[in-house]
Order: sequence, then structure tokens, then C-alpha cells
Amino acid sequence: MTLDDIRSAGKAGLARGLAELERSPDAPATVALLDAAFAAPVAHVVGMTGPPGVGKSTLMNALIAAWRQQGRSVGCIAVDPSSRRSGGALLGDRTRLTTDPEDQGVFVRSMAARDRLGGLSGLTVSAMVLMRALFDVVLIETVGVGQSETDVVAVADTVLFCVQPGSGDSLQFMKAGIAEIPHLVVVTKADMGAAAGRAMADVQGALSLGGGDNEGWTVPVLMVSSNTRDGIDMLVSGIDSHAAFLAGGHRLRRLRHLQAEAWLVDAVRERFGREGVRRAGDLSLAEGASPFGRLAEVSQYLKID
Ligand SMILES: Nc1nc2c(ncn2[C@@H]2O[C@H](COP(=O)(O)OP(=O)(O)OP(=O)(O)O)[C@@H](O)[C@H]2O)c(=O)[nH]1
Ligand SMILES: [Mg+2]
Repeated sequence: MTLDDIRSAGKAGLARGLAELERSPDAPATVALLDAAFAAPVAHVVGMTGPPGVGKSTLMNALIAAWRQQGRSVGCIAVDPSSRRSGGALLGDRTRLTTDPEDQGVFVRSMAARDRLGGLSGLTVSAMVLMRALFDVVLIETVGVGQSETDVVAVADTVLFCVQPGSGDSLQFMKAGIAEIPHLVVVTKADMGAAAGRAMADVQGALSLGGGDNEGWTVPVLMVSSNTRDGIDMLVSGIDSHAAFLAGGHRLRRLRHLQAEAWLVDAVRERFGREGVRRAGDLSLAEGASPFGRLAEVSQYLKID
């Protein structure tokens, strides 16, 4: 299947493409498809994380609706931490999806995380790369459990961290030392009243202690209610602002390049262990080079050797 085959077959084509990625990740045709998709990025990739029940999936629905209203197409991946199966989790499982199944401009896929709680499987990364070539926005939802918040950083351009009023999440947020991870912090369930305002102040306090180097980006804290849709437009424009920020000074290109290199090293380690990484030697990628074809080459070499 080529990228054009998928494009012309719409959502059904993408579903078949994703099934290919799952069934034969190492087939030359799959690698060629991923290399082509990697070379033709369209979407801005948004990662959303936060504790269980904070309202991520509900927010995903609200964001999809807002982006669709602007005429932007959206591809979503909901990472399911509870499933240890190496395949795709049940579609729409945790997503509480309310989008129109006939709408060709929205595609949602739920996926199993790998063994690490909340971690991202290799399949999530390939699915993201494929969807990045097909949609205007790609949104990835992962549940933040322990350290796994950091995993979404490895695939997203913009990371949203969700906290809920009255949950002490902002305290957790500080403790976990993840104040440097998100590009936007979202206080969900703003319709819960004063508690939302307090959560916002707490987060702002936590962020001011962070002091991480964000290359000049100031992390905004936004209050939203997915129920009333209050704050959703602000969030959409906040994400756009971060996208515009990344577009300056080659930041986005550099970020994606570093993500691709990190993915390659991870993938080699997963297949061949630390010893494999050592034997592979130089795993750096040329500017703009796809990690998928390179992984295939390196794997070939390590198997023969
Ligand atoms: N009052 C209020 N409740 C909300 C809002 N958004 C979500 N909820 C409720 O919060 C609960 C959890 O919402 P989800 O969207 O499933 O949360 P989640 O973060 O995706 O949960 P996991 O996927 O299990 O981690 C549900 O009962 C929602 O109805 C909101 O804006 N206001
Ligand atoms: Mg959810």
C-alpha cells in the first residue's frame, strides 16, 4: 500500500494501512510506506497527558469539534495503558467518542500501550507518522501514570498536560518534576467553580518554580470546560501559538529530527538489546532522514553479523 492508495481510499484505506503496520511492520512495503509518510509531514502533532479521569477523552472530543469547525482534519490516537495485548485495543474503547462516523475528516484509533504502564508502543509511533502525513492535526492521548507522561514528549510537537480542580494534581505535578514537560497546562472541568481557579493558581505557582529552559516559550495555563465548551477556542489558539513558535528558527525540524533519532536507538535496543546498540555503532540520522528505512538496514546488518 502506498500513501496515495491510502489517501484515495479515505478512512477505510487508513484502517487497512494501520493493519499493515501491525501485521507486518518489517515488510519492505511497510517500511517504504513509513519512509514516504515521514518525508511528507502535514499535521501538527499534539500530545495530551494527565492523570486518569482528568477529562482527556472528553477534551479530545471538544478539540475535534473545534478543529472540524475550522475545516481542519484530525487524526487521533488514544493509547490504552490497560491493554497489554500487542495489537490495537478496541476501537473507541476509552475514547467516549461523539464524532460523526461518516465524517472523513476525523479518524480515531485506540491502541494498546506496550508493557510499561502508559508507555508508547512502536506501533503508536508508526501510526503517528502515517497519520501525520494525512491529517491537519494529530492528537495523541496518553494516561499519565508515574513517569509515563514523558513518553508523549517523544512523539508530540506540542504537549498538553491536564490537571483537574481539587485533585491535588498540581502538587503531583510539582513533585513529579514534570513542570518542564508540557507546553500548555490545561485545567479541566472549569465548570466546577472556584476549585478550578485555585488549581490554576497552584499550577502557575508550580510552573514559576520550574525554571526550565523552554527556549523562550512561556507555558500558558488555560482553564477549559469540555461540557460548556468554555475555553476551548483559547486552547485551540494556544496550540496554534505554540505551533507558530516551533515553526520559527527551525525548532520544529530539529525537534522531529531528535525524536526520530531517539526512536531509532530505542527500536534497535528493543530488538537487539544494549549490545545491539553498541554493535550498530553510529545511529545518528542525516538531516530529515527517516528512521524506518534506517532501522531496516541496521536490523539486516545486526542479524547477519
Ligand atoms: N464537570 C465536568 N466533568 C467533566 C468534564 N470533562 C470530563 N468530565 C467528566 O470526567 C470524567 C472523566 O472524563 P474522561 O474524559 O473519560 O477522562 P480521561 O482523562 O480520558 O480518563 P482516562 O482515559 O480513564 O484516563 C467523566 O465522567 C466526564 O464526564 C468537564 O468539562 N466538566
Ligand atoms: Mg480517556
